[in-house]
Amino acid sequence: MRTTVGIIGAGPAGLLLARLLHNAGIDSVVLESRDRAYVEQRQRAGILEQGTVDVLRAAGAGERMDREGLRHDGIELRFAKTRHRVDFPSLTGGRSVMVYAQTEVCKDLIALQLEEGGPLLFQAEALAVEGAESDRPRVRFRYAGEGDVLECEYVVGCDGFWGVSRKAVPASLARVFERTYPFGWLGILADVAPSHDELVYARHDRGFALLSMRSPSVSRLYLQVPADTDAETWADEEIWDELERRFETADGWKLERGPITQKSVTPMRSYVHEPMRHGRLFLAGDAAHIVPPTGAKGLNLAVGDVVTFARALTYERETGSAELLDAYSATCLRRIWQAERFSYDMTTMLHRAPDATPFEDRLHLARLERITSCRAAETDLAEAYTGFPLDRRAR
Ligand code: RFL
Ligand code: PHB
Repeated sequence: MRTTVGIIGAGPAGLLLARLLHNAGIDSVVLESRDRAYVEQRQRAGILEQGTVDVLRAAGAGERMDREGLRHDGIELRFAKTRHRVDFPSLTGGRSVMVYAQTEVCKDLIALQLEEGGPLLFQAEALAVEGAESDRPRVRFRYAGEGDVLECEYVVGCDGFWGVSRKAVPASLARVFERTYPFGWLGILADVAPSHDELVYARHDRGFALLSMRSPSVSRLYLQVPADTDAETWADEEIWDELERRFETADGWKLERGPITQKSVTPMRSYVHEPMRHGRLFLAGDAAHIVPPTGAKGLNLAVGDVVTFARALTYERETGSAELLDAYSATCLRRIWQAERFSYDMTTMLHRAPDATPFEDRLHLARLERITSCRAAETDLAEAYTGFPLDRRAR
């Protein structure tokens, strides 16, 4: 098998990249180790930045998102039993975010790719990327029980944190920056209308809690739990009781309960692999970097990476210049480190580490009070949450 761009992984990064390349007249093949149902049902992100929404629309993948997605103009910060709304449009010159689940983004992109795009192979597991330093990189993969090889001009590793593509970068050339947190998120989906019409980020001495949603009738909620927690050790009523405690306000706000249809625990990690390119292998999305989910940045960073790659390759095709491809890693990393910083700040400010000292507790409250009383601090949060613009030089 032969193609121009071999894409490993059909998460949001790989699927969107295939769509962008198709629109630019560049052919690709996507290899995905899981089956279609698994990819379409894996519960993950819920918030799309303004820039991500714009990219999906421009790619012709925004129709259902515009019909079913929920535009959100703010979030609520809750601490010391008080509530504070951060209004995005007034602080950022009109920007907002969209609640539209990653599962739905993937379903839309898969349907488009199968209808209009190049090959998208499910249950096709990449085993290794070879010859990244040559003109003809290859992906060895297994499909329908047989070994096969995909010959490419470029390979883009969109295979997430646990994928194989990162391993093709020699350790002597790579630097890894990493931090794990001593807590995780217990996430639930519940068949009950969200108790608030915007997301609520709550800091409590017992730990962080987040109220989010998937639709006007489905709630998505998270609780900070110790890192190694087994979700099954939490009975449904215990989860609701704990959420109620952490969301409690002085003004009598009420959390509605409903049947829990899914629960799982996510570990929290910050991770950056530099550089994001080795020869003709490019890394994109979670394959190169992870942020803790508190800032809702992971999916949006993946989108930024593949937009940067597609623009750079299109530029090379049109002008013969590899300048933007050569700048790919540095261009992406500028934006990624801003998101790493923001996600780290949100995480430390809103969570309570098991060994937190009273001094740190006071500092976190002081940071929250600064944001809620100083317009410059509030604007900083609103700008970061609604998204850092894509680098103009990559256009
Ligand atoms: P993905 O989605 O992990 O997709 C990688 C794909 O590659 C496949 N794969 C392989 N295929 C072939 N051969 C191999 N050897 C392969 N190895 C792996 C996998 O099966 C998979 O299909 O990476 P991608 O595309 O980079 O997308 C990244 C996002 O999924 C991730 O950053 C976000 O989900 C993070 N995240 C959030 N991001 C946001 O922007 N906003 C949010 O609100 C948000 N909330 C979240 C989140 C992540 C969470 N979890 C579970 C980690 C909430 C949670 C709870
Ligand atoms: C979600 O709805 O899954 C979600 C929302 C906001 C976050 C993280 C996750 O910061």
